[in-house]
Amino acid sequence: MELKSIRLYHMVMELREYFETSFGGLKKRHCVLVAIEDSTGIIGWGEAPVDDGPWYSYETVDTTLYIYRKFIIPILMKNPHINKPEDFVKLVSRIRGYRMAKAGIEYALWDLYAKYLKKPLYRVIGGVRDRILSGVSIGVIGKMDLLLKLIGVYLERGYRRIKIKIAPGWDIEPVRMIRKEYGYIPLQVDANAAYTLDQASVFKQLDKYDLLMIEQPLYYEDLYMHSILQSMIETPICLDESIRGLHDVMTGHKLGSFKIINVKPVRVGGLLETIRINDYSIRNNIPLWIGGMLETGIGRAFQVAAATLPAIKYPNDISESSRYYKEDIVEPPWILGKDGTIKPLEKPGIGVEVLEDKIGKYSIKQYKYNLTKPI
Ligand code: OSB
Ligand code: MG
Repeated sequence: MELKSIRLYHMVMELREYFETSFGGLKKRHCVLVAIEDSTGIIGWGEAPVDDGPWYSYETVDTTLYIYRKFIIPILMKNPHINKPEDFVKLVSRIRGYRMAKAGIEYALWDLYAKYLKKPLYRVIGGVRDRILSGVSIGVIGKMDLLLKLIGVYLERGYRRIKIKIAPGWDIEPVRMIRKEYGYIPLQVDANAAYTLDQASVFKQLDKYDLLMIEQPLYYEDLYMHSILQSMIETPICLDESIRGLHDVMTGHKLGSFKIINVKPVRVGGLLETIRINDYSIRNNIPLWIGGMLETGIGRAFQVAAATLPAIKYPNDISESSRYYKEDIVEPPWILGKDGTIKPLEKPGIGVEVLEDKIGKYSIKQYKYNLTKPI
């Protein structure tokens, strides 16, 4: 593939409802979209789902645009001939961190590569299923009646698992009430690092409620304290923030820091690292699922593809487009089937068409760089 140009869009998408977590609330979803065009006119799309502030991750829209402009785009200008996404991963391996930024461009190259091969993305990465299980993640709502009502709506809609965000003061009681109202539905909680080991009694109490897992209870860079907590409770710990890539998977596995991993392909640097984690997890019997960052329909396509990998054993944080946005920027939008699943598309690449007018509507800044000098 001979890369010709790259376009970047700073998007501000309007969420349907306010999404509150232990690290803050979101009303609008920022992200950076990437469009790479090759010399034959094929366009590959990618998304770095970075926020406008360093809340979930230290990466933001501005750090992403900076890393692109200052380091990654100059590397692509020197190396516009890319055979496969792995070439790009090698080229940027000298850059430490900034995994979401790298993933945004790696994604676009995967889309381009799959379109070039005329194959659907999930087939190109080694996916093994034609439907993926969809779960829903509910923010810290704070009002019990509203939470219970919402869960009823999502169960009715067909979602295969409910995840609620927890924070100190909103943890045991909502779980108790959900069990009382809905019985033993597939249920899990996500603390987004809001607790310390001194608060282990909260998790011991949660042990009674037969949760599928407890996601990221402790500090966002920790593996050691989680291994201690895991030895104190029965419920599997699932790590999200703490796992930056395969290296952390291996360390955490040796330490016993988790039993399950939430893999967000963007958090680990892209689909290639996701495939490596998949392969290690298959060999070591670690169950995975794919997490989300309220992606647009573009990022969602990559989550869906990743969720077809063989090590995925739990429902994913991949809901349908309309659960997040008033309108999505792709056609068709991602839709939940009656059985609570989403189908990867069979068209080449990400399989969805990107609606340029919607990109125009929701982008507040646009940049274009030529990668090959005009003759
Ligand atoms: O911790 O999984 C998380 C959203 C933004 C940032 C972090 C998280 C989340 C979610 C939503 O839980 C998952 C989704 O996209 O549906
Ligand atoms: Mg999480």
